[in-house]
Amino acid sequence: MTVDLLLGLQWGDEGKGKIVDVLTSKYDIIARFQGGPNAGHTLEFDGIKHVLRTIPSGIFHANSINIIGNGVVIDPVVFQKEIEGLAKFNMDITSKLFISRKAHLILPTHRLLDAASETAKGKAKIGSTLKGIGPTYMDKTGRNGIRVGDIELNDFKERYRQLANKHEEMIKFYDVAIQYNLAEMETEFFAAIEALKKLTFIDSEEYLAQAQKAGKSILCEGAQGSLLDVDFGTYPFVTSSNTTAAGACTGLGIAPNKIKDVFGIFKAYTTRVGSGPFPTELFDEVGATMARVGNEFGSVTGRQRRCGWLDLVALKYAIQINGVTQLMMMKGDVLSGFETLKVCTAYQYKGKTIHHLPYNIEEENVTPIYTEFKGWNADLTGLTTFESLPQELKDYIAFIEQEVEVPIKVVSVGPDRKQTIVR
Ligand code: 2SA
Ligand code: MG
Repeated sequence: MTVDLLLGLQWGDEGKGKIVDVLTSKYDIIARFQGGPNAGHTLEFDGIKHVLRTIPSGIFHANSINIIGNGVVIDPVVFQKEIEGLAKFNMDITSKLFISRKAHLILPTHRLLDAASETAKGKAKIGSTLKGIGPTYMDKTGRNGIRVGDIELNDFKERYRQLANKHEEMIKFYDVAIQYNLAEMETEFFAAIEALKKLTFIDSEEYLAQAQKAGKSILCEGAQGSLLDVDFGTYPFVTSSNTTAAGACTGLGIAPNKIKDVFGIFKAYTTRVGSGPFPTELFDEVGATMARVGNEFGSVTGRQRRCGWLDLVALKYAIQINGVTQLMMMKGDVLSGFETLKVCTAYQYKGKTIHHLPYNIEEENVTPIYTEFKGWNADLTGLTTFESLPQELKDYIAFIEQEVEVPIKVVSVGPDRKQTIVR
């Protein structure tokens, strides 16, 4: 029996979907523990590219069971489309995908509230994916939410109406111009609820406890990244869930002492989509090249991701909060061709050199201090062994390992399942 955990150490889009997909054959169960359709987990195999939103990235493996945990928020409408998108793969989804009754539902009015809140904030907006994530988690912690298990209750529609009516009042309060046809959205919502009912709802904490007793192995799959954690991220420019390791305990009901390995995924550089501080951000041709070569566009919203150098201060912080035991470095191939590479090893902050993340990392407060590396100019995408990597990249990897004191066990050199070097 093993429970391992896999999560992103930066601002999301580190390549979690790919790695879960690569690792899945080792696990009986893959379980998502937080987030919702704001996530876009991209998988590539056999020439196919597929983006998952709410469904765990183990779905493409024949023998894995996939669980959507209580910590996840589900939009039935997006979920239905996601299920329809899987139809072409000809798999029996109902036998391998189970949903926690305690997961909260994203209502159409949650999406409207997200839009209203962002519009009202104007320039100070979070850069939300507008999927209703924030308002849904607000209703969860405010003890007003509607859960998947409520669908099975006789008064589900009344509960829905009551909450939606309240939301409509709140939308008016924002006093911003957003266009919508709620009746249409509701028709779509209730049709999607019917589709959702075709899947099996479970008490996932109990299911996972029994699975552990039966000796099954479980991989907990995180979404977004550690710096978007509602407690430890760059607040308020964060998402509304705990994206860090503790989120797996609360989002699945798995006890902390059951978790063995914590796999931390990071990109060889840094990206961020949405607003908020990003000390190593590049506004020049180098950043633009990273975005272009790395195809850095949001897989949910299509927004171009901001790009910058690797930030070891932030990475160390994420490793510490999560108790990372193994690192996986993604997209090293994107750095090929740069003459010089930079890695941030400290910040200049209020006249001092510091090695931790201060309370406020707004650009004007924090200036990154860089160590420079010689680049390499080789196509890595066909390489299959660690030994064959360019020496400069090996030096880059060795430096990171030495700084963060955790081994890099996997180096990804391309988007495909096969382009993964395991040490
Ligand atoms: P939200 O929608 O309320 O969770 O947004 C709050 C902030 O969290 C960021 N966020 C993300 N950042 C990176 N990747 C995410 N998923 C998509 C992807 C994003 C996309 O895989 O590319 O397509 O744009 C994700 N989800 C949320 C968001 O940008 C806000 O800064
Ligand atoms: Mg993504």
